[in-house]
Amino acid sequence: MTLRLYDLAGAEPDRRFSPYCWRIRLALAHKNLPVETVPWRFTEKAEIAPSGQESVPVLVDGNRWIGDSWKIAHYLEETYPDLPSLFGGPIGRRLTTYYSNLADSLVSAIFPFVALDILHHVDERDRAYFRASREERAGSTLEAFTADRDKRLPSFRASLRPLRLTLSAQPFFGGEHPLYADYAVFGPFQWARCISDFALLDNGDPIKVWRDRLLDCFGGLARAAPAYGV
Ligand SMILES: N[C@@H](CCC(=O)N[C@@H](CS)C(=O)NCC(=O)O)C(=O)O
Repeated sequence: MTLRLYDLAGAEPDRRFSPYCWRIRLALAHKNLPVETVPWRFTEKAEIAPSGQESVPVLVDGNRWIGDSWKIAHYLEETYPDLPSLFGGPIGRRLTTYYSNLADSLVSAIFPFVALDILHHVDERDRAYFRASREERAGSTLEAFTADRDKRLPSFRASLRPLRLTLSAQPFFGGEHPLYADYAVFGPFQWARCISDFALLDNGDPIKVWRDRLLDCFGGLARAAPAYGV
C-alpha cells in the first residue's frame, strides 16, 4: 500500500518548503518506499487531526497516522527493518539523535534569514496566520527581523565549521553513503533554497558540495523541486 505524507506547500502546490518534511521525503526514498505527498497549508489543521498534532510531516501508513519527523524516522526503521537502514544500526541510531537536534537548531538559525521570503510564498489562506505566529515568536515584524541578514551572514557561516570540517573529510555524515543524519541536516538547507534566493552558503563550501550531492540522490528527487539557484 502506498504511504501518504502531508507535506507543507506554498501558494504553488508544488513548492514544498518544510525542513522537517524534506528529511522524511529523503528517508522514504532511502527505504525505497513509494509515497504520495499531499500539499498541506499551515491552517489546514483539521486534515491532520487524526495524528494528534498540528504540524507536518504527518505520515499515513494504512490506518496508522504518525506525526513528528523523528518519530516517523523511528517508525520507518522499526516497521521496515529489511529495507536499507536509516541509522546504520543501534549505535548509529543513538548518534543520529544529535544530528536530528542539530538540524532543529539549524532551522532556528536559518529562519531569521528567510522569514520574509517564506511570507512571500505562503498560500493566501496562511498569510495572516504565518505573519502573526512568527512575529510573536520573533518579537518584531518579519521585515525588521530579516533586515540585517547580510551583516549576520559571516557569523552564521562561521558557526557551521564543525559540519564543514566533517564534510571536508568524508562525502556524507554517514560515511561513503548518506544516512538519516544527512537527510536531517540537509532539510534546513533545502528549505532555504526552496523559498529564498539568499545565498546562505558560499560556492566551494564543502557544505554546499555535500548539499548538491544530496540534491542528486534518488534520481534528483530534491533537485526536481521548485527552488532558487543558490
Ligand atoms: N518537531 C516537529 C516540527 C514540525 C514543524 O514545526 N513543522 C512546521 C512546518 S516546517 C509546521 O507544520 N508548523 C505548523 C504551524 O506553524 O502551525 C518535527 O520534527 O516534525
